[in-house]
Amino acid sequence: MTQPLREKLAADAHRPQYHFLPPANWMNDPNGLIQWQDHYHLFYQHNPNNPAWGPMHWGHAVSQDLVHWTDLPNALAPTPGTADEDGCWSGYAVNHQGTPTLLYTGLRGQIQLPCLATSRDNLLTWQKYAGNPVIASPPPELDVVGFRDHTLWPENGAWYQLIGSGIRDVGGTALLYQSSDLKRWQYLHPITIGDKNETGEMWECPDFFPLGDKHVLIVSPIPLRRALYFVGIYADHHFTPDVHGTVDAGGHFYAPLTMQDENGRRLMWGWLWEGRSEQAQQEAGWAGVMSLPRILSLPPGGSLSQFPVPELAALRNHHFHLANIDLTPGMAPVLADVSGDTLEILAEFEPLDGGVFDAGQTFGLKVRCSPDGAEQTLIVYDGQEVAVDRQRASLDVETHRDRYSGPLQLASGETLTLHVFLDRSVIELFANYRTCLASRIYPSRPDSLGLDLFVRSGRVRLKSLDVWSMASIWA
Ligand code: DQQ
Repeated sequence: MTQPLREKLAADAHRPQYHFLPPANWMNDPNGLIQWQDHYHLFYQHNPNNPAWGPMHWGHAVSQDLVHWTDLPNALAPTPGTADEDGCWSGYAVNHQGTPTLLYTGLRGQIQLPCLATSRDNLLTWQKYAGNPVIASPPPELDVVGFRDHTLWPENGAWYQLIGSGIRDVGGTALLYQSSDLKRWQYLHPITIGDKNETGEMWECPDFFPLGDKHVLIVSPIPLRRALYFVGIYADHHFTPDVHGTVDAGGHFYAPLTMQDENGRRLMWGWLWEGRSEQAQQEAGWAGVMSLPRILSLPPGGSLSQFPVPELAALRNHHFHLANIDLTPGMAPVLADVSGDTLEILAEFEPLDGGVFDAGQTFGLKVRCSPDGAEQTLIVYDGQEVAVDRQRASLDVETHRDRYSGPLQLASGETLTLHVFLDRSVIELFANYRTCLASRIYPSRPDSLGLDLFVRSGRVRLKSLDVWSMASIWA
């Protein structure tokens, strides 16, 4: 049923081919990620009637391999006269005594309250709990900014949930509740409270889970518009963070959510929002892309590592390989034979003397280059930071044309790995798997397909380069 919609939009030169997105119209946050009978279920915030944010439904897709997805009917839609009559906002999915159960935020007017739904047919259709909302109001003793979005976990025979919130003039928080049946909830306390000047006044989409020997809290703070993670100790139902950082520094990755799969992997998806005008989104008929699934880990030192799932290798087609080349400023193009807009690129660079890259040594990759260079997007490392520079990404002045960067310090002898997934208007960059930047680009020229390496100063060795063209997941 959704196939004709997908086919109608397939010719759009900006529409990703191997990132998940709905058949048409609007998508934002990932919701309710769960593995059920060998299938990964991906729910998402969806306006099925317009490529613009609007009355929220839960879209639904399913996959056995985390790569190819099948659309299923929308899981949730607003019900007039109830707590979710104006929208079914973000939430979480769990297996409660064998019953698939969703906890989501119902919106009625301005009021945001938690609601439940369960399924009796393997997650295909959902019945809302007649007693919704399951919590009548935010804790009366708190002056909260927002009360929405949920994460759940079982602990010592009880369910615990966090609700995203903020304490006015103080900072973002996530409020901890406890229940035995997911219907009756007891409020405990804020699990931690941030400083509004540093980490925002309201935390959307909290997620909380053990990783390594620590716990990680991920939130999407208003007004920061980028997801943050905190690493710390969870004890006595309080979380004490000792490290925090940006989940993805590319300026387009928001409202991430995680799940643990049956292999014990902590998988995360985020919403990649558009970088073009609302009018362009209307004309395109779609808006919003899901990131690739990323595996999280926590090496010693406490900063979050992220890896694309290895299952994506199933999409690799033609392969190009190059090794051991010294790169110098002004050199002739080395990648004249490689081009494309749906590529996986894995490049490893090393300093020539085997130590560290010189300060100010600037080098990297160019993607989506027109033959005359008028359009090109740079992925740049300068010894301190890695950046996606889209100042010349498109001749279309209505698209985002700026530069985002994240810090990346390399240890002596450490090589630089740039692992890039280019999928038409999407770039996902994993730099040494600890500084990630997701970006959106909209080249206007059909011949902006070139690829190259560049060095602005000094000499750098390209240890190896692999480029694969990537197959569509919708074929
Ligand atoms: N998106 C949802 C909210 C959430 C926000 C509404 C984050 O539940 O706070 O579409 O993008």
